[in-house]
Amino acid sequence: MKLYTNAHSRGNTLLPLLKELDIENQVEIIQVDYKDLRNAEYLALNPMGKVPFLVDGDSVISETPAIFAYLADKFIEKGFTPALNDPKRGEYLKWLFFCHGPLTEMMDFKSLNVSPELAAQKKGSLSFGSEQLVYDFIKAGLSKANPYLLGDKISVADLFLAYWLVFAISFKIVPYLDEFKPFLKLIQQRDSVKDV
Ligand SMILES: N[C@@H](CCC(=O)N[C@@H](CS)C(=O)NCC(=O)O)C(=O)O
Repeated sequence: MKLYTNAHSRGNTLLPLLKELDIENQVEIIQVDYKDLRNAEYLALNPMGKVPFLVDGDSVISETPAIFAYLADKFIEKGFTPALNDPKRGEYLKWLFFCHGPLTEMMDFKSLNVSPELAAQKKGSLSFGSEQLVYDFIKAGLSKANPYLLGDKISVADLFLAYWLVFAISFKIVPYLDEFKPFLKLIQQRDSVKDV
């Protein structure tokens, strides 16, 4: 497999995942300059002109949490995804899609510095509703985490939520709320993130 990424991109969230799955030696990392992303060679692989994306044989998988889910499924024996018939599967998917949908859309929206009045006016048509609703959703999920989102078994939904929040907090897009701390510390203590 080949992972196309950039050292300053969200592709960095995939590096600890490779360690968690113990597949670093199965994935060649290809660093791509942002200025080259619109070259025909890369556009043929990912017409979005963005990184990260993973190439596995004839398949090209873009969209960061899709790569998390794909690798967790491909290496299901590593135990980072609930099986298809596991009743936790629905909540697992909910968290991955929440991260890629409302949470990421809220982050993008915030970086545009839209006025709070306009944001409030458009709340009903924004998929994330409001910044507060996104935080309330995360806080409610984390208040039930035991210690992971799905209970006592970790999944890539925990990893992606934690890595993505840390990424957003480091760029001051999301505040480091007290309610996030125990969960983020739990994930940050893992060996996979210590030297990334
Ligand atoms: N929806 C994509 C977004 C990917 C994305 O925005 N990548 C940025 C880096 S974090 C990028 O490639 N930027 C370079 C550019 O657009 O020129 C995902 O979740 O993976």
